[in-house]
Amino acid sequence: MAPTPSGGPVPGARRLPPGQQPARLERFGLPRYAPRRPRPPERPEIAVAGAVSRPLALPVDGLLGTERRALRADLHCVTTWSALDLLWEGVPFRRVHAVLAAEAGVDPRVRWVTVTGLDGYRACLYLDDALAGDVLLADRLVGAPLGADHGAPLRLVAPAHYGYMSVKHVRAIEYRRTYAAGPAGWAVHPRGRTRLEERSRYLPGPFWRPVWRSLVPMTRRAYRRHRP
Ligand SMILES: Nc1nc2c(c(=O)[nH]1)N[C@H]1C(S)=C(S)[C@@H](COP(=O)(O)O)O[C@H]1N2
Ligand SMILES: [Mo]
Repeated sequence: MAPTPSGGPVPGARRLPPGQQPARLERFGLPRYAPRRPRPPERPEIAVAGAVSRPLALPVDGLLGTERRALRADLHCVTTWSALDLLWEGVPFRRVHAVLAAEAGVDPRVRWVTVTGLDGYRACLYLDDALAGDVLLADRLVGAPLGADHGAPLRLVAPAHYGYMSVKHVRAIEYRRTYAAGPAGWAVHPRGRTRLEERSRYLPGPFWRPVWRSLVPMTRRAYRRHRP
């Protein structure tokens, strides 16, 4: 960590989780999703299924009016870059879950929730993690509606977890009793908590830093090639 003139740590770097470096926010993800830039449907809905007694489709419009909150948070990609101080606005996931628990009849034995995007990407979150107060379904970023780059019409924001949990373009929620790995497979960690450096299910977090970091330039090129 570079020292400041006063000898202290660089502001902002101080609170980064282990192994992370500050970077600018850019559209990012698994390289295979770079060409898929989903266009939000006119009337977006979230399909709710899995271990529920009444599967249903939730219109996104109706969802976003109530109990909105703003959240200042960093986005930590497992490849070691972190975009700092993003201002998200949306609805806490736990509010939405409370509605669904009643309307869809979520099985009390549910422990995991898989969130899927319009591009087919998905992540499986530990339900207790998803119900933390700082997990949002966000429709605005830095004072503007979420654009196609960062997850329109709606994305999950789970600040205590690696970016791979913050699914963009949310189109479905599936409640589950067991973990089901997403497209990143067993390369990611079922919890993915940045504080504990849970980068992968296998081997300690620090082992993965140089591995993932070496893939950043190639991945950035793939995503930049598909800018509109
Ligand atoms: N739908 C969808 N969500 C996704 C991804 C993706 O490829 N598709 N990539 C994830 C990863 S690995 C990261 S680091 C963040 C990047 O968010 P950004 O594109 O807003 O920078 O989105 C996450 N959510
Ligand atoms: Mo990531």
